[in-house]
Amino acid sequence: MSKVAFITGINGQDGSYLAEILLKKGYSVHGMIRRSSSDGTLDRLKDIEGDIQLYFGDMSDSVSLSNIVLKISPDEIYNLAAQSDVGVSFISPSYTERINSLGTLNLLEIIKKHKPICKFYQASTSEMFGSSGVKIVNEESVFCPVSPYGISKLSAYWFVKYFRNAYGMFTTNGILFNHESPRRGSNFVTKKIIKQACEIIVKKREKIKLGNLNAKRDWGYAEDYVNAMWMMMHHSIPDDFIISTGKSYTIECFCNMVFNKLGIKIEWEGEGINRKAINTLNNKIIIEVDENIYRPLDICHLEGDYSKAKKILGWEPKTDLDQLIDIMVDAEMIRM
Ligand code: F7E
Repeated sequence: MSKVAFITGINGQDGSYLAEILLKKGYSVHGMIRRSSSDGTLDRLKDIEGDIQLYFGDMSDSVSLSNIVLKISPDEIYNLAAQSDVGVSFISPSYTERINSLGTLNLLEIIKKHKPICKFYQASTSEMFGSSGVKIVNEESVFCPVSPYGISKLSAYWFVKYFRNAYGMFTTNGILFNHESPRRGSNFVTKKIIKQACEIIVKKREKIKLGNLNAKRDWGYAEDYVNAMWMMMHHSIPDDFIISTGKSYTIECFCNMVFNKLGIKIEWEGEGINRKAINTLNNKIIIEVDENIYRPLDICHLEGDYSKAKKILGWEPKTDLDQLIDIMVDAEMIRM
């Protein structure tokens, strides 16, 4: 009998990669999606080979969650559904809290009641560390979230630990740092820069407007990271693991790498909100700062130490930022 996996947020970047991996491993894969009037909700799933069972539901609706759990009786649940846009969380903090924190609690309560032996993976995040001032964080570092998103995810993280400690359930937190791919939404900075830079190449756009260029992030490849989720669920003891690359770069540096790959030489001038990049081929502004994109609070520097995952799970990132940019730029140019 094949194992049954239930993925919330299956139509997101990570959900779609995870579904592929689990299908290849012989799982029966089930996923929850929200009803939406916009087209393209299932775009990331349409080319996946194999049968995925989809159900309408919502993290804020316990009835829909328990109906799915009772119907499919999963062996493993991967909770990837979230309001995952940090910037949006400042505009919709209570919605973010309801989906990310209470939604996770709802699901854990349902498993405890109906199938306590089901394993549970929680998509935790580096945003929980926030602005603690620690340069390179590990699983023992203090949390100091600075966004409603980070706060909601930290609350969910503690629920996951609580169900493990109080009821002996197999619940695990994957504390993933930023992870990107051609399937990333264009609201996130890497995909936005790459998509808009490719639009400049094909003359559909003249410049890119960005927010905080000085923020440093530790970016990995989503496909590598999704493998780590499965590895955590198959370790003998439920535990919490950081998944990162251990290297961080500024947004400005990321822009340089992308334009370099596209063969455009850019030069920076000005400071703060007056900072801009000039295309040396035509002396025109190619990147400028838009104050409106700044967040009320932002994390200056996020970099993770993945040595626990390496030692205990044997996981390591396989793709560096240069290779990741190659993968994303090549995929984007095909779409142009
Ligand atoms: O921003 C700065 C922005 O939106 C990265 C999510 O997957 O990773 C992601 O959260 C940085 C921030 O990702 C723009 O201020 C500058 O400092 O790509 P992002 P994020 O907020 O780090 C974590 C681990 C998650 O868990 C989240 O779910 O880039 N930035 N200019 C910009 N960011 C955006 N989005 N757009 C800009 O124009």
